[in-house]
Amino acid sequence: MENVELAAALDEVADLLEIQGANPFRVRAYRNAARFVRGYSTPLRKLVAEGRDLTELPTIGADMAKYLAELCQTGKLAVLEQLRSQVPPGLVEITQLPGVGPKRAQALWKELQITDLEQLRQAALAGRVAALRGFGDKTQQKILQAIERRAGQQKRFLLADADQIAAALREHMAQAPGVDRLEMAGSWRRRKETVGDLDLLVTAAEPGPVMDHFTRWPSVAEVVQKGTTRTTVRLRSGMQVDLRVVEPAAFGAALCYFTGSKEHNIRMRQRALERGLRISEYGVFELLEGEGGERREGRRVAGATEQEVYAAVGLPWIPPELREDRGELEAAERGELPALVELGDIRGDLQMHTRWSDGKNTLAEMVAACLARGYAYMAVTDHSPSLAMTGGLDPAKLRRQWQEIERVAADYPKIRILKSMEIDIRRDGSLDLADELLEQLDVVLVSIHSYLELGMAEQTRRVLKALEHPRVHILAHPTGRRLGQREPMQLDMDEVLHCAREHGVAVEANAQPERLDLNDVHLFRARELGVKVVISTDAHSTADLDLMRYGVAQARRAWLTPKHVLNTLPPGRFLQALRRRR
Ligand code: DGT
Ligand code: CA
Ligand code: CA
Ligand code: ZN
Repeated sequence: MENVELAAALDEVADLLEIQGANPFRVRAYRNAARFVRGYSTPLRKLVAEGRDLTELPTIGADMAKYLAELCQTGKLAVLEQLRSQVPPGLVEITQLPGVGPKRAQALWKELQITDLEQLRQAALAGRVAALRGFGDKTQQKILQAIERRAGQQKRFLLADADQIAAALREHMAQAPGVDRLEMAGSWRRRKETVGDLDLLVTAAEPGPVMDHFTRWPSVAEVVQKGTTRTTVRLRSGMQVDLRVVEPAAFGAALCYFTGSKEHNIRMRQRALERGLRISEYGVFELLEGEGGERREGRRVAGATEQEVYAAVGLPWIPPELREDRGELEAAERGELPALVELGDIRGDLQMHTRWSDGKNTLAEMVAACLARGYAYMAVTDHSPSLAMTGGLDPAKLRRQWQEIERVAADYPKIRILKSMEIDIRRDGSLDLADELLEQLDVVLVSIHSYLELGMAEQTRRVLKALEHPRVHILAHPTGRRLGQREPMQLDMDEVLHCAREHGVAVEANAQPERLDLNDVHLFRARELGVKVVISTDAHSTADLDLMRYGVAQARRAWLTPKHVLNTLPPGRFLQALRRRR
């Protein structure tokens, strides 16, 4: 069992307990453990196999450690099985509708005997939901809309969750008999923010034993379809995987085809046709004129590698992150493909939290961890006072933090610790810290945490006002979205980006996998307009610092090169570039 699967099981326990109306502290214990396990970089199954004591990990108590060991060793959890037998399965889906939650799901179940989405839809259409205490017409309307929106959607996974599954899958498949080459294609390879299913390609002398090895993987819940060239399974995590076994001479063509995107493939096919070629997952073939004028496939001119396939249509190899038909074929043709930013280019992390507010590690621990990642500088950005629930720092506490920064800095001369703060933008666009203190910060980061639902005009005005403040350097997670949980705020992004450029404010590419905010499209626009960008992890623990690669991936999808990203600069030039008014 991989960490994502363990986390999913604990979350399900929490869901079911909540529907039953269990003690909130008990529910929270499962949720906290699930969140920790999902983000933990070492597979717990390895620790369990080594007989390590899991209670040494944060959020894991004695009971939780027992449950995790049980899951790792048996793939099952007795507590969960028992809860499942007590709560109808459709209710969990109902709790996931926006605005419903466990309490209301419980009321729907106990009072209207509703146990799945279809029954809920029928009841809402008949007006019986609105009649329930604590519901009303508005809620009923919202529920109906949410059910309809859901009907058309397949579940998608965060890229970081897909990464965990992909790594385990790769590990398993590398041991399949006779497997030679092995690549994960699809949206995963294009580093899209969410992944619908995994597309794995392998070459092998004989497909049969490879398919058998694949379907015998313990993480497989169901074999959807099994054939000699293609097999599809659904994993216990809910993820679907398509495995294709291809011949070595076609591997590059198949990799190209199944990496996509569909739009990129269409353009490639057109380009091939213009050159008298046909491109498919089997290769690039000459097109021959037949007797009656019909065209048929002749010799295969390329197929073993992607380089060969692109060369056959007169192009250099195009990085997967660019394959979205956003002008990459034209750029490749002109020899102007961007030299995309890489993780190794990043010289510092510009958003992180310590125990001074809601981070889990001490300042010294965060500094040591940044140094271990090879950074030359880092900004300590604990929350501002109005975010009381995160332990936001009031002025006195902020000054005490500066003293600690100076003490720690003396122990770590190789890294520059920048005094900073993630300052809340108030409803009226003013900042949650006095100018006199702002002036003493090395980096001023601003962001929105409340009133996310304001209309577009008011929200945009609020952000512009904050950007116009002369001490502001960076606008953090500009839209406030959380993938799968919270829609972006309504913002006129073009206006925000124009304003950022005018005032020399940088926009953040927040690397948290559920944020990725700005997203690839907005970052692309930022680059076009010449707005400065920073990539930051918003780490709340030392482990979170490793999320940087997700921010870099989005930046690459947006065509950013090191020169577009401020935190690729060495410390001196970075601080110069940050200073806006000369
Ligand atoms: P996903 O799984 O929804 O996150 O997105 P993808 O891009 O991985 O899409 P998927 O798994 O349906 O198919 C993998 C790739 O296969 C896709 O990016 C392009 C290629 N492909 C699939 N169907 C078609 C098609 O009808 N036409 C063309 N040209 N390519 C296709
Ligand atoms: Ca896919
Ligand atoms: Ca697929
Ligand atoms: Zn935060």
